[in-house]
Amino acid sequence: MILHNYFRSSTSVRLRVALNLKGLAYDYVSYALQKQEQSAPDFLARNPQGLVPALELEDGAVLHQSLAIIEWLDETHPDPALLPSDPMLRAKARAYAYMIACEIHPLNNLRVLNTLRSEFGADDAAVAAWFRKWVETTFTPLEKMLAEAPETGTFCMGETPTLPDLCLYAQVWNNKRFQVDMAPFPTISRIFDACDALEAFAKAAPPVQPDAF
Ligand SMILES: N[C@@H](CCC(=O)N[C@@H](CS)C(=O)NCC(=O)O)C(=O)O
Repeated sequence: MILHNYFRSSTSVRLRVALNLKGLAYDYVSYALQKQEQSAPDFLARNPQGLVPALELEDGAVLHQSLAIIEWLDETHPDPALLPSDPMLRAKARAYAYMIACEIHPLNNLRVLNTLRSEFGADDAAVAAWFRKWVETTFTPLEKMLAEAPETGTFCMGETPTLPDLCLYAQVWNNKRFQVDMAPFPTISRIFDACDALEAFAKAAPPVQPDAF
């Protein structure tokens, strides 16, 4: 498989963790997002959305959208499972994941931050304030839910990492670039540390990727 991705992309971090947890090898192809390499014709032919990650399979098929790819991996390589087997807990795991993937990430994506700069006159400080606002808006209720839920354990859904942990881990890495104060989020911070202690997560972290600078 070929993973089309970028070291700092949090959606790519999610997928790298999933591939590592499943023990699946992949070739790493990097697209420097700030140079718009994701808009090159070769990549657009694979994913017309021009967003990473995309996963190219051995038969040439290309999957895109990180959560869809991760669920496909989970269906085709079920061990270890990335979603709980109980339907109620599955819904809860997906809900935590979507809080990050649907409520934080799209508002803080590179193209949105670039548009704030180019069309709305935002400087670096304003862009960072915007980024932190949308993290805090969702991390505040997520922290409360995780702190109070009976199934919260070492990880979001108990003692093994599942889909929301992948999203949480990737988002906290992203937060570091914008100086998000993590003090109000002790449960999220604790889960991040538990993830980072696992090789599958640590090997997916931005600083250790081949294109990191
Ligand atoms: N919902 C998509 C989002 C993918 C996405 O937006 N990826 C970012 C990197 S994290 C990207 O390619 N950004 C390029 C840009 O904003 O121009 C997913 O989960 O795969």
